[in-house]
Amino acid sequence: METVSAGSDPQILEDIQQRVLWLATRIVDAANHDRETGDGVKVGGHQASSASLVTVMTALYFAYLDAPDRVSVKPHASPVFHAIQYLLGNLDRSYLTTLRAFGGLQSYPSRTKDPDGVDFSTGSVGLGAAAPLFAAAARRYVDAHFGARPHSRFIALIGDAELDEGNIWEAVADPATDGLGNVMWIVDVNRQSLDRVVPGVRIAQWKQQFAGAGWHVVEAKYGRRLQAAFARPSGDCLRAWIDAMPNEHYQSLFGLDPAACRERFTDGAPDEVIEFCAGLPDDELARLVTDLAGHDMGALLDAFAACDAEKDRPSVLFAYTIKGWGLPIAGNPRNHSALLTTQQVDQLREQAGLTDGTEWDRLDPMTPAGQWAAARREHLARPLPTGGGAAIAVPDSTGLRAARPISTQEAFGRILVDLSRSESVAPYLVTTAPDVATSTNLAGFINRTGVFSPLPRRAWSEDPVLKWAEGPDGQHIELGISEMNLFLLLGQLGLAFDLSDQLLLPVGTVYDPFVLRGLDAFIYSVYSGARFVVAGTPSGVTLAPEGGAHQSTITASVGLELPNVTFIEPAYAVALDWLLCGALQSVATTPASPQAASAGPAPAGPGPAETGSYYFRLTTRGIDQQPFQAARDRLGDAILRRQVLAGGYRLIDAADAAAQGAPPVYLVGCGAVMPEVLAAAAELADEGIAATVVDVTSPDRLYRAWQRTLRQGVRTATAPSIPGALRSAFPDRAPVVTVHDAASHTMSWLGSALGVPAVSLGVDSFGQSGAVADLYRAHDLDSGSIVNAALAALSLR
Ligand SMILES: Cc1ncc(C[n+]2csc(CCOP(=O)(O)OP(=O)(O)O)c2C)c(N)n1
Ligand SMILES: [Mg+2]
Repeated sequence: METVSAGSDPQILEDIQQRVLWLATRIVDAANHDRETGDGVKVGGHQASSASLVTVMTALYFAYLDAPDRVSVKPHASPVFHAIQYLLGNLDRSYLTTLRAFGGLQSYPSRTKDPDGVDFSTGSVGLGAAAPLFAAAARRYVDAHFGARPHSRFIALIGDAELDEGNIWEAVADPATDGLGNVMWIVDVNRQSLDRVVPGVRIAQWKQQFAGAGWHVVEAKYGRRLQAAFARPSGDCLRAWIDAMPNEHYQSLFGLDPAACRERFTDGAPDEVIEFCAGLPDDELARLVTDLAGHDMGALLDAFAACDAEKDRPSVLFAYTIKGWGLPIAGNPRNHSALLTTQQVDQLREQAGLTDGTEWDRLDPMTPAGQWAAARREHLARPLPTGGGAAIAVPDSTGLRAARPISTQEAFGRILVDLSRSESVAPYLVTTAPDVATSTNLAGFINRTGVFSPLPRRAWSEDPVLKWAEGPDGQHIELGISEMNLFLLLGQLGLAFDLSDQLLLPVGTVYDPFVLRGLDAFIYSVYSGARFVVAGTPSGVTLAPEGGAHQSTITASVGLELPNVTFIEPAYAVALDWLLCGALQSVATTPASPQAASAGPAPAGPGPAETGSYYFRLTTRGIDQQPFQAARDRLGDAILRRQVLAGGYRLIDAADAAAQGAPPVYLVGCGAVMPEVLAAAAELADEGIAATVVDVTSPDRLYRAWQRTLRQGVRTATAPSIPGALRSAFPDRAPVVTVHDAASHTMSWLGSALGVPAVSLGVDSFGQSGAVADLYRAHDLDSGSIVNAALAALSLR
């Protein structure tokens, strides 16, 4: 058989893109018209947004990409991606009729749920677009520390209206993304958003913004026909007229008959343009003025090559396209969610030379297009990962000692320093922070490991305390003040096991209130299956003097509720040591596949059974460590550590007093409030009440354990039991008071879990400046309020 090449025969890519357009359109059509859902809810899908990228994606997958390249596909082009994977032989035919069905192809590309090798999840516009930039930053780090991986290009396919999202510009502006020559963003310039034709001409401004940030900017704007017309005498006036035309005017040309198109195009045009157009028949003119390079395979491949040639900076390619290209809804301002009618689909099938019997076929292997697809399948096959770093041995603890009062934030810094001395762990640790590294106690780690920079940098001022040495060996990646960037970078460092064949132990820090500032990127990263540790610190009203704008309240709830995240808030330094080491042990356990990373609800429990990320909520309030030492002496490290990891343990056990008839109550504290809880327990003991203090180290693990047994009961129609983790912390039935420097709701479920009356104290209004005692008093977290709450709980029995 003769060898085929897309280069020697342009018809090959043309045939392939026609089939891609057909399949992408039909995949959405089948989801809406062939399947009975029975609930009357519209299924939906995006035929126009998909059509817009058919040429670009055909050019990429069938004439440009190499196996190590990674691509982020704009959410609404997922049908195009799946059509291409199907034609490449990477997706079973049975999936084509399952778009948006349970267990089928996801509406938007998903790393963890789609079956055909999605590189980056997308959906929340802007985030998936920026992800490859951070993946390239992560790769640059991996190459510098562990040796160069096979060269990858990191590509994002982005909707033009997606550029409105602020996180795009935060990513572009950050010095951590400077100079990444292996990045190419392709903007699908169809001039339409969801609601409308985007007014005016935005692109000139965007080009300047990218160029100002040091990016290489390319356009694929005019198709070959237009370029030829511009080259004719007085053709320049045509170009000037099109360039100056607002989006609304240009877009209104679509869907008109050729005569009306001429009239609209020349409406308000200078005489020379009208004259130029007069020399062309109506239908030729209509074809000419809508000839955009985003649907010109040759022009696109030239533009990709121009981006490749730029080795020292990222490239952005503005590809001018038509939303709904090749479909009857092309260019229609209302086409975002429009679906072709069954008749229109029938017509398209016929145009594609297919029948009901052949409509789902792959390209005929006897045709040049079919042979080329087979060749590309081979070309794009990825080698198996080598599992770099898969055997990182994280110890159970660093042996941290804390004799004097210490805060969890300070202990966190010391634990990291200690781990940076461990030969088996240190090479894999990488920290990052959005301009809060020193104020979140990463300075000790940075002093030992340095700050990452692709090239060595001269330090202009010597700081006797902080050695901010920058170079390729550095293990801290400093970001500008962008919490979005923090979580996007953590996400990509946390996916390096898959995207860069190197397992890392990423640790980020952020002021806890600003976790919410990066929350969508946090969700994005853990939804994608990334594995990392983040510390929100300082947190709560315990950050008393800083006032309401810097005090976090709802973050604990967020941490508890986020899937794929284990939320941890220890009070004591040694507990943090055990928990942090356990979290890193878990992160060091590479999931077998991206799908495995977030398969189903994670089982409750410590360490390796969890497959997601870790969120530690810490504080700067130093507290006396003696009570923890006493519990250690009482229980021994083995039992105490197990309970600390499981989510809670009895810090003070009043079982003896209860046995002698004192009314029992549980005081349940989480985090920095422990001294007040202990003081309240002592006051209650004086009044003859048996107050057992439970230190909850992870409301999340306890909640999950409870939910797991409940769900088990629900699913099997059996009476649920109280899970072991709760039973060992709460062996008896007694009223509970929960105390947390966070929204009271975070632990209020404990009453239901234990089947007892509960009073939940927490912070349910904004804070203000003051001393810790002032703020605790204002929010009923002082020992007197806790005593009163215990009496109230007892009265509710
Ligand atoms: C963060 C976020 N906000 C809103 C949406 C809803 N949404 C989906 S697509 C879209 C418009 C996208 O326009 P564009 O990026 O130009 O894509 P096109 O469909 O034109 O290719 C909007 C607002 C979303 N998916 N994510
Ligand atoms: Mg658009």
